[in-house]
Amino acid sequence: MRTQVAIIGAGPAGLTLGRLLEKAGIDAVIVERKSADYVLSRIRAGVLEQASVELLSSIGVDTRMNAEGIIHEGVELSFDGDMLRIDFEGLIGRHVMVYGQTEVTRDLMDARIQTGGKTVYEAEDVEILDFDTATPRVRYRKDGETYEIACDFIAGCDGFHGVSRQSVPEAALKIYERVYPFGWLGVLVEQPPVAEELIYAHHHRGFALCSMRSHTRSRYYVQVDAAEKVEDWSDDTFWDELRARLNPEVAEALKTGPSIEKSIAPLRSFVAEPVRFNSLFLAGDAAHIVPPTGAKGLNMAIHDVGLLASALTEYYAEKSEAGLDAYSEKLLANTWRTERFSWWMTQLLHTFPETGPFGRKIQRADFDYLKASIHARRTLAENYTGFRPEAG
Ligand code: FAS
Ligand code: PHB
Repeated sequence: MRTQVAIIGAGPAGLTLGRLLEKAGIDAVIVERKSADYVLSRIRAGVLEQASVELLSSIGVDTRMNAEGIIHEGVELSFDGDMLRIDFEGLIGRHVMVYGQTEVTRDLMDARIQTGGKTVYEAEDVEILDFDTATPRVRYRKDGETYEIACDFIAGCDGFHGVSRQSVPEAALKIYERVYPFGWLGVLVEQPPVAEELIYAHHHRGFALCSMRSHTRSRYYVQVDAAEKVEDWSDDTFWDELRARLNPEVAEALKTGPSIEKSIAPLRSFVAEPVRFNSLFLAGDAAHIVPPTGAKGLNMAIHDVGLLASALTEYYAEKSEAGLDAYSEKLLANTWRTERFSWWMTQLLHTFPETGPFGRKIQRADFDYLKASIHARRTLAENYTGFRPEAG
């Protein structure tokens, strides 16, 4: 089989890239190791930056998003019960959209089925070959047969545990990583959200987040030690711990019920440099990971493939490699800006026992500065809704 671009991974990065390339008339094949149902079963991100909504709209996968997505013009911070609203619209005239990653992925999958774009699901033993040449190949096994795809470029959209980054010789990569000593225990419940907007809560017992998927389905998280096991958390234990970390009036208003999904996500900050290796381009979680505190992982993935699709379109349309040559530097500039913000939100809102009483006083001082300064709130609003550097 031959194609112009072989995309490894049918998560949001791979599927968005496939759609962008289709729109540009560039042929691409997506190779995914799991089934489509398995990909859809993973409960992940919930917030889209305005720029992500605009990109998804530009490729015609926004019908359901516009019908079911919920515009949020702010978020609430809660610090040991003190509440502070960050008014995105009032501070910087921007907003975000609450629309689950599962739904974004479903919309992208449906669009690809409609156009007949080739996606190989349940591909086994995927290998990327000769990507340090101009004639890269992808090899995989399916139903006992071995297949090979000859292509011009490989897009590694296969996430943190994928084969793409791990196929690059260690000496060619510089890794920057911070693993946090805690994770997020998340619960999905068929109950109306406790508040109209998200609530990010700092409490001496640990971080908590009140989010949602719709007006009838909510998503909640509590910070747990990295060693915790989800089977040790009954629903009742989870609800009691969540209530304990929230402002009393909010806790009182909480509508609980049986969890329809419950899982623990580890938290890390991670960047691989560079993200281009001749014909191989990394994008999304294959290139970087952020703690979900800033609601950035999915948005970074969409940003990355927008950049890559522009570079590939320029290459095929104008035979120019300028965009491809600039890809790594541009992607990493956005990545580090977003890593910083996600790290800062994580530092502000989680408990870090090792930083002791002094660390907790600094966190309180950070919160009090947000309360006292419109400039501090404007900075948070600018980054949360998606910072885009000024032109020039
Ligand atoms: P993905 O990991 O989504 O997709 C990669 C795809 O590649 C997967 O379908 C995988 O099966 C496939 N793949 C892997 N290895 C392969 C191989 N060898 N061959 C072929 N295919 C292969 N972000 C937020 O903004 N908010 C959140 O709350 C949030 N929660 C998260 C919870 C968890 C448990 C995780 C792991 C991530 C979370 N994220 C969150 C981040 C998440 O949303 C990612 O940023 C987003 O999925 C990135 O999309 P992709 O880069 O497409 O990677
Ligand atoms: C979610 O709804 O899953 C969500 C929202 C905001 C975050 C992280 C997760 O920062």
